[in-house]
Order: sequence, then C-alpha cells, then structure tokens
Amino acid sequence: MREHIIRQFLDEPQYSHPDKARVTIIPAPLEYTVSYMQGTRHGPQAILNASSQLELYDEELECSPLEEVGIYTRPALDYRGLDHASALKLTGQAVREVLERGQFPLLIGGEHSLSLEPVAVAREFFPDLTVIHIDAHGDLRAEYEGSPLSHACIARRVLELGIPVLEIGIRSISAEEMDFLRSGADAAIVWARDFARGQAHIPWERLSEHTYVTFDLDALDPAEMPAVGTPEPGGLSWYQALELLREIYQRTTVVAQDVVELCPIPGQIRADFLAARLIYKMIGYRFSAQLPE
Ligand SMILES: [Mn+2]
Repeated sequence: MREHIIRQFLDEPQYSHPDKARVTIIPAPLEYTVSYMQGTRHGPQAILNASSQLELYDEELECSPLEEVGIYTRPALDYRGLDHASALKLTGQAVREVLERGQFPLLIGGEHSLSLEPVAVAREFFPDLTVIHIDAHGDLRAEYEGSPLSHACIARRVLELGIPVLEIGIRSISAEEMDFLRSGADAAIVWARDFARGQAHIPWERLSEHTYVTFDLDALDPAEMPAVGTPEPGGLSWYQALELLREIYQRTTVVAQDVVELCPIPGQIRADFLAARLIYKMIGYRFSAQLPE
C-alpha cells in the first residue's frame, strides 16, 4: 500500500466542493459474500489512489469533465460492526442523501451486493427506473451459498422490487437462472459472445427514461481487467465498453450508478488505473452536453 492516501477522486480538491460538485462519489468498501478471490473491500481506495494519476483533460470529449462538473468524494462508508443487511441500508442511506441534494451518486465498490438499496432508493426518486446491469454474470440466483443478499443474486433481488433489468456482457449463468429467465422474468440479456461477433443488439426499447447503471468490472475482458473476484474469460474490450456506455448516456438519463468488484492485485496498478479511468469517462459521458461524433 502506498503511504499517501488519496481522499478525493482525481486529487484536485479545488474542484471537489461538497455543495458545488454535481457528482458525489461514495466509496463503499463492502465485502460480505465474496466467493472466490477476496479483497474487494480494498477496491475503493485503490481507485482513488490511481485516480490521482489520471489526465484531467478528456481527449475524446475535448474538455476537462472535472473542471466543468465538479466531483466530490465522501469519506468511505464505515461498515465496521454491521451485519450485511445493515451495511446495505447504510449504503442506500448515503445514496438518498446525495439524491436529496440534487447531486449524482456514484458508488465505488466493494462487492456487487451493495447495489440493492441504492437501486431501491433511486426508484423512490424516479418511479420509472430501469436497471442496466453490465456484468459477466447473470446474478439471478434465488440465493447463493446460503445468502439471498449474495453478490450472485443482485439482479434477482432488483427484479423482485418490480424493476426491469437489462443485462449486458453476460457469459456465465446457471441452468437455474436460465429457467428463471424463461419463466417470464422482466429481464433481457445481451451476451458477451455477441459483442465478440460484432452482433450485439441492445434492446433500447426496454429502457425507461431514468436508469441506474451497475457496472461490475468483471464485464470487461480479464486480459484488460484482471483484478476482479471472478475473472471470466472473454468480455468487453475497453473500447467496446466505452462505445456501449456512450450510447447508454445518450439514450437514457442515468440518475445513479455504481462500479463494483475491483479486487486490487498488489503491484498491478493497471487494473486500478483502468477502473479509475472508466469512472472518469462515465462522468464525462454523463455530463457532456453534447457528445462529439
Ligand atoms: Mn460479476
């Protein structure tokens, strides 16, 4: 671990005023039900540390999103002494506070189960909400390893709230989940293999105006993003992911989002850096008045 701990995303405090910033980053070092590689609780700090090395100017958008938007990073959520359900409540409460202030909440995780309460809270503010679940995994299990709150169940729990889900990048799913899908679940899947063939068709008509984006970093090809708990082969390339995200922000109003499951590998900073850059690209796309062609 580096000695210098970065507390503000991008480490430019003059653009990180808690009231003036339009984006509030919520570090959520949640880790309760990780099944394979451990360490996702270290993800948020690794992202913040890597972010201090990013170029502020975005060569594609031809601006500095930080200077135009302002990005404030809250202190990390403190889950010590909390059980899993209480930790999820705390996470949702943080999102509520940000939405009440009229700001854009962006959670950085942390394991994927953290999305549940933020999605529920966002739906209170935007009743037509749909969820865009970008992930290698379906996460549609009824329960996993004894827990209905597991990271492997997050999309199932969201559907149970009556919120439609569009899953993108999927390449690992169980027979039980496929049966559930075929039983009439309000979910659609865009498979990773279709991106590889250049045949990915996103059913945009399924999305409402207001959306919540949950981005599990294992959606990306582990050749580019190795630092995830479950590195499934294949997945989206960096540029495929950017193209997808651009279109999401163009076509829908993303009202809240999370980027989860970074599981830092000591000494391997490229993954941390990629996660930080991806988050900055998302903010740029979200708040660019007009995306260049
Ligand atoms: Mn996943």
